[in-house]
Amino acid sequence: MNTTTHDEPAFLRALSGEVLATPPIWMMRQAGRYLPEYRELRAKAGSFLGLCYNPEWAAEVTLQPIRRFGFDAAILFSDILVVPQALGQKLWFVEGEGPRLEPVADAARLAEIDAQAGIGVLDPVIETVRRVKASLPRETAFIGFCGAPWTVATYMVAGRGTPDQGPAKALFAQDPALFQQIIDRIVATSIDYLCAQLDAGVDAVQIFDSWAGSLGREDFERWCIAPTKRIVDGVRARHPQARIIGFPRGAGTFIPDYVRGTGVDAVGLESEIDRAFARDEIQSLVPVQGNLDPLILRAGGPELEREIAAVREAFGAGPYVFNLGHGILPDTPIAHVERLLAAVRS
Ligand code: 1CP
Repeated sequence: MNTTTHDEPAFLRALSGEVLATPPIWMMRQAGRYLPEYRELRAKAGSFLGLCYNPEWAAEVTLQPIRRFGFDAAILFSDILVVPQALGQKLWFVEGEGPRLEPVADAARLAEIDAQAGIGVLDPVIETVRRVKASLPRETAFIGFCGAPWTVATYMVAGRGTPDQGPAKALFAQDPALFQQIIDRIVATSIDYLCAQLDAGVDAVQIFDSWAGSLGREDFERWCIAPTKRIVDGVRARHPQARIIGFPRGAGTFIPDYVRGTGVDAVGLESEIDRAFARDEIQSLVPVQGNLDPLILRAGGPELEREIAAVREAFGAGPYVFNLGHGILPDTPIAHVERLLAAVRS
């Protein structure tokens, strides 16, 4: 049953299953380095985490792409790796390289971080949500997020980003009980964190599973679908109306089972997915979001025009949110984003 009203932002209407002539649009990583106003504030903050944990600056960065482009949704400016911090793990970012954590690879280390755990470190992020909510235009929806347990665990175990998620895979193969304990902690804290975001004013939440594509069938059931379902159920127990978007990037033909198994309200699609498959087997179950290739947005030109048309052609007859298949690249020209918005809204 469709219970939406026309006062609701277009993004939320699409998530509720409405088919809109002009799809709502936002972009993953829309607050980021391709924007000069972001780079300016980022420089002032000195560090990425300094920006994330300053509610005034983080709110400003969240709002920058809304002011400049009028996207249909804002996404909270934070990172998926603040959850390991709440779990007691030390986190820092190496300039020009990426995140670093003290790896958790045995039971003794897990006990050590447990002693440091506390969700209070995320209070400034929740304050950012309140501030953004207070200054967002009524027609703009507000998205909160967390990382999915599998993806977050890959960083907690390896202590950094990895090309093949090898350390996490080695741990679940050698000591599945310990890996399960790590997953359980991520699930519990992610539920509390998403509920706190919803309490403070986000309209929807997205669960980013960036490394879902590296799991085989059985591991996908166990480490992606099962823990994600626990988050969905846990959030809905406290927020029955919460709209939850799953993004199991790279999961391809496993996505229909992910949708049925987790109970998410909508699903993000990577750029590589077969669009006819996604329309017939996924959009027939839930609204979809995606899947323009960020590389094509960066390249621009006639290929960009063709791809925008192809994405709209594939998904336009069903409930759909225009987005990229992954985050916007830092060297994307702003003119290409302007062109994308004009084309989607024409
Ligand atoms: O120096 C900088 O400015 C840091 C770049 C940056 C930014 C802008 C990082 C470091 N994180 C973010 C913000 C961020 N990260 C958002 C904000 C909202 C938005 O505008 O979309 C979100 C939703 C994320 C989520 C995130 N962080 C994911 C999942 C989505 C994805 O991109 O796959 C992952 C895997 C991370 C970890 C992370 N944080 C930052 C980097 C460079 C990485 C990847 C590290 C790696 O795998 O090596």
